Amino acid sequence: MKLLDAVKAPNPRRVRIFLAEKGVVVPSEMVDLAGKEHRGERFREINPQRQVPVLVLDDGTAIAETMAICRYIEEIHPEPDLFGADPVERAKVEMWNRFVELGVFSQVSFVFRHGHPGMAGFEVPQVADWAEVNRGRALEQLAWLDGELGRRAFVAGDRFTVADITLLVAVDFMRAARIALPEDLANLKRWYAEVSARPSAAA
Ligand SMILES: N[C@@H](CCC(=O)N[C@@H](CS)C(=O)NCC(=O)O)C(=O)O
Repeated sequence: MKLLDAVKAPNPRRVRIFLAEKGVVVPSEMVDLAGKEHRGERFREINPQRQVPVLVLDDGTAIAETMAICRYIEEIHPEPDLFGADPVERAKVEMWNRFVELGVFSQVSFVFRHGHPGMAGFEVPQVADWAEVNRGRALEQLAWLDGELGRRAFVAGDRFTVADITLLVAVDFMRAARIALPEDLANLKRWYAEVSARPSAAA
């Protein structure tokens, strides 16, 4: 099994953190995104969406999409569970992960992809207004999550789950997208300090 990974790319980092939380080591192969290695024919056969991460199993099966990869890893290494332990917890983790993925992570990605000059060759057309719209949406959602994190320790409940990984990587990705984390989000900052201190955050 190997992980097709890329330096500084946020989605592969979500998988690396997930693996680190499980204590599972999977060899990585770095894909040169800047050199557009993933836009070539060889990579298209592995993932027609031409994106990383991709988990390639020993029999050649290629699993793309961060959440599909994490779910596969959860199936083969169930402990510690990061998707929830029972039907209600699993539903809540799914709900919160989707809130974060669709409400913050995607928005930060749009700000980066449509606002950063270095992404002009990847996002065609690059639409500056779309970056600005999403900057506002990401900040709105973060303010809302700040309130939620005033009521519990972690995103989906009282313990660390995959939803925390998604939010941690989104918040770290804000630096590349040039979005400042507002000073007054005290609960979010408390949560961020805690999850960043976990050894997995170094992945
Ligand atoms: N929905 C995909 C998104 C993957 C994705 O956006 N990967 C980025 C790196 S973080 C990528 O490969 N970008 C290449 C490109 O845009 O050309 C997932 O969850 O894995």
